[in-house]
Amino acid sequence: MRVFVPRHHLGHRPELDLSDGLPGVAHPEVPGRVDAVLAGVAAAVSVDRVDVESQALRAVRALHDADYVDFLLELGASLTGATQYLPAMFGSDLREAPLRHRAGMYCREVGTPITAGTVPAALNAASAAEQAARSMVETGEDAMALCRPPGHHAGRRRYGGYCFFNNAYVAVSALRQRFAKVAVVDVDYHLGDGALEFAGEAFPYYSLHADPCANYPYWDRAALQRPHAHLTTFPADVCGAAYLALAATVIDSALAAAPDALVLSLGFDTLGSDGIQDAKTRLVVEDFLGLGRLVARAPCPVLLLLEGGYDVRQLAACSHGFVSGFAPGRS
Ligand code: Q9C
Ligand code: ZN
Repeated sequence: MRVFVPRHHLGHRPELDLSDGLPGVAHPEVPGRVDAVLAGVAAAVSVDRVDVESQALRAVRALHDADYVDFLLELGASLTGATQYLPAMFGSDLREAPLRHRAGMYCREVGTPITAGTVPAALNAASAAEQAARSMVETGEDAMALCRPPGHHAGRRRYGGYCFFNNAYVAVSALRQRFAKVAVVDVDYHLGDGALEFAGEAFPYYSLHADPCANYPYWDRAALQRPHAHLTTFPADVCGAAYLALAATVIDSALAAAPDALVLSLGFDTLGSDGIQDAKTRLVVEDFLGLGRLVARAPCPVLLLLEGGYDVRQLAACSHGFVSGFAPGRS
């Protein structure tokens, strides 16, 4: 399997995570996640690794609002060294405010610091998603992109949840060159509140997640009703068997819509030992094998995109399990 690995993610080293309102918690979205996931994949299948150096500025501009992209580029360029930028002011119209106070227009969570290397890394992650999608357009075969930073919390003009640009919908845009209907299936622990904004008839969004009102993104119940978004919540203390039964239902309903390609937003933060969870699941490493088998049912090409997953010591075992379940029987 072709695996697209962004190279500039190493320049993105967030330190401050204030998203629980508690200073001093080490940031979980660490560079080591990418190599851990890659090691697990490479132990399960033969990997054709493609290092990605490029930045998907054009694709990101086509998906996100111009003032949002311009703001991130300008703010990122203003930072030097290891400075960790977090917004201090929040409000919907801060256009006249100094640059450092404008982030509050675009952010609803203070767990996503920006450093000098962050925006180049986010554009490079989007590029890995785009390159993987182009590879699928050319070959019609499954591909994988180890996007970091992740993307599913990034909306049209909003960052947060460790995400800046919506890698999955960047991929969707590229896939639509060949595939008329593209379903996005999101199995990250969290609801992809950014992805919700991009769902459409030709690119519906299906997600299985922890209760998004009681877990990050702590969403308004009313805002969950979005066209072309099919949302399923798992119980707070879900076990592997119950989780996989729900996952089968979600995946089968996505496949029932007869997509020509599928994008899987693959988060490993459903693992019970992942520290990000507000309510603990009972999933174990072996459950990712079962999940891989369910996704392998897709009769169309599948693009695997990394989202969350923060138990770094278990990530290789999780990705190994997933790919071991997924790869057999796929060309
Ligand atoms: N104790 C992704 O998995 N902090 N983002 C939540 C809960 C934000 C996670 C704190 C979590 C964002 C892509
Ligand atoms: Zn997550």
